[in-house]
Amino acid sequence: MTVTDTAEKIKKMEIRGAGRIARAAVAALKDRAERSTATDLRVFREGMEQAADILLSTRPTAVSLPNAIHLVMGSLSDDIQSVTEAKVRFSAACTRFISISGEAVDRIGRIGARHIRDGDVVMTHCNSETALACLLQAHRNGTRFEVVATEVRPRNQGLLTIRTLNDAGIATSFIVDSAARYFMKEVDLVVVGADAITVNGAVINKIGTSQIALAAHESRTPVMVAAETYKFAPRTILGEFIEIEEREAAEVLPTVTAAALPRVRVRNPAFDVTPAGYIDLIVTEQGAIPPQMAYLIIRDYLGWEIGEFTGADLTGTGGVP
Ligand code: RUB
Repeated sequence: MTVTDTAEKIKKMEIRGAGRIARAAVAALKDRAERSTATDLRVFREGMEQAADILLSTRPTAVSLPNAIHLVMGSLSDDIQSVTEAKVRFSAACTRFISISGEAVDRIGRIGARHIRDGDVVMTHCNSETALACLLQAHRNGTRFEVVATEVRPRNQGLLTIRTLNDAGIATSFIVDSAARYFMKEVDLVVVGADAITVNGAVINKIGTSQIALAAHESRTPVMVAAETYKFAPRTILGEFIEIEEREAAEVLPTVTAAALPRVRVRNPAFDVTPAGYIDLIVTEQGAIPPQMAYLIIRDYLGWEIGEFTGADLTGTGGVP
């Protein structure tokens, strides 16, 4: 699929979920590189940078997108001599990312499944392929458990989740988002995915996740986050905030209804922030860690060091470090 088509589908959420967004963006960049007719290396690079910018501007919250793009664009290093060499290296980097990110989900599934026990009731929110990988693997392991899945207003991603669980043969209760605390006393474990994880271990995920984590905290129910290492946000080391996407009002209230209520402003944030204190475990493909160890993931597995933020303002005075 072309870069423009992919970007459009990401914006409209036809391609959604942090991992899928990252893989689709990388696949689109690979396609663009392979189709490029540029014969000049500088022109080729510029074309790829423009394509990367189009994809980066689609949705602001999931850091899997900039991390994945950063990773594959990094393969266009200065020592490359020709467009042909650039295409070969770039294409290989894209293929590698797509395959590694798929394997990461499987690995997280295997690790996360070990935290689900016979007889457990597990609550999940939104539609995370990584969180689902844990549930599906536990089911394949023969663990007998039930799931409580939320509806996920306004885009109803919960419907995708319950279809997958139903098809796998996992007993599932489907609830409206506002019933999460009501059912929490029956829940043994909450499992969710992540769009971004900050250096201090806060998890950004679908709106409503923090309310569920708060209810879980209150009833001492453990919260497990399933997230690939490329969902950790390196720039939060510098104090950069994760932008929370606010989507259009029409997703929440039909435009005609809203038009009849001129003094009402509809707010539609797509994500929220769950502080580290409400999270017990983050399962990555490198193993399960407490949220307080997020910095180590950024440093050791993403390979981003402060020095890599060239051009970033560390001084607070507009200077370049
Ligand atoms: C999706 C969402 C998911 C994470 C993780 O939000 O919040 O929990 O992206 O998903 P949206 P995954 O539907 O707005 O994209 O584990 O599949 O990467």
